Amino acid sequence: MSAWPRSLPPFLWGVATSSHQVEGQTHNDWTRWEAAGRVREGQRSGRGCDHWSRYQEDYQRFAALGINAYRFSVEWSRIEPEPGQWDREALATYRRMVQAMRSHGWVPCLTLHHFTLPLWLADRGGLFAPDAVERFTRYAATVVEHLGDLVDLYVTINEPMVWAVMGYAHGSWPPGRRSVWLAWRAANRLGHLHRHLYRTIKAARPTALVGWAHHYAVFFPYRETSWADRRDAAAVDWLFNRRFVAQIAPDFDFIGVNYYFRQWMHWRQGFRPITAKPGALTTDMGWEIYPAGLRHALRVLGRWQKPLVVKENGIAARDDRLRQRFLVDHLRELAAAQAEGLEVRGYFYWSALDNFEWAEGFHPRFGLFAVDYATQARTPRPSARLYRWLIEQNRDRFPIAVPDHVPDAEELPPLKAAVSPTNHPA
Ligand code: IFM
Repeated sequence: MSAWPRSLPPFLWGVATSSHQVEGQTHNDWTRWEAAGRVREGQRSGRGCDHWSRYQEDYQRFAALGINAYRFSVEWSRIEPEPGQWDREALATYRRMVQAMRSHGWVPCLTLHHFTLPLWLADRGGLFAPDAVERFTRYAATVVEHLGDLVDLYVTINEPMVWAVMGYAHGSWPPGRRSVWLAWRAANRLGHLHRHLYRTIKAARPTALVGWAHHYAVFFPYRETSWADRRDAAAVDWLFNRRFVAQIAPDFDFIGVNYYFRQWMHWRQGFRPITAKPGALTTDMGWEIYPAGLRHALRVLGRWQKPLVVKENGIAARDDRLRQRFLVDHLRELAAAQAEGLEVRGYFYWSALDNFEWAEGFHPRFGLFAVDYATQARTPRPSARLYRWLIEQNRDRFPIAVPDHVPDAEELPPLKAAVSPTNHPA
């Protein structure tokens, strides 16, 4: 076991969001992408969940879950709307947010970069702008200067491999490039960037824990008997799951694990994975539900001998029963990983609220709280009660345990959130 700081709870029970997906009214490379009609059915993030003005009451709702940690991201385009111009009011709002998190008794986990870039940087080449590293590190230093006394846990970059693949090879996210070579270079660049961000934060806050959020997808050969399928599964696994970690080691204090699904490799498809075999249980996004993959990911990443924190795990499902089962089955795998001796220090459900799911727009429903985007009403789903119950069962418990008998979520008492509409116009 590592020296997990005594100042942190032994296990972080949290929920996660990201700025562009919930805040509303952001202005960055994604908003331009949306305006160009690149999101499903021409949807735009627009007002989103209006969380920027409603965060206090949202926190009151999340507090009813009994969480002790909250993962969020800060929006670079708000903080530095023009190069070198720092928006003090935006920084002050983030400071109030972090203070509110702490007053709820949560450990704030701050993500510096979660897929969006300010337009001024995107227009200079984004990740490949000549001064990108300098700009990124200056931004990180400014955030830490303003919030660092209140934040001990940082994610530098969310899912660098997803960003590299979707933005530079698949082309369905900004900057919309389609080149495997560019994606390879983007991944390298992100590794380089992570190391700079890590060192910048550690220089200012030596006791802070700094990591990144690694999207781990489990790749299996479509046919176990096919040598070529096995080769492709191993190759993609290395490229997507293992290479980045090796590249940035030892510059991380924990590994953030984002786990969602298993995919299949068939040599005839090249490097395009098959998302599910016929008949598999899938989410509303067609992702195969494979809880055992979480333990697999934790085992693989556990070899680095650093604490593991599940920074994201969740499901897009209009059928909440599926979410309840997903939650319990994945937490059982996490508990089993701990029983094997792996140091898993936290679990953050993705997501607290329904939100803007990138190129898929608002259709996917990941939230423990449903959002009605027309009225901005939030309604806890039964899975929110179940999550609260699971957290309660583990109060002061490490490692965690999921009881054999889990009650029907519908029969659990409703959440009691004292919500006062305090920080948005009536
Ligand atoms: O919504 C995303 C999040 O931004 C990053 N991780 C995966 C989630 C679900 O696709």
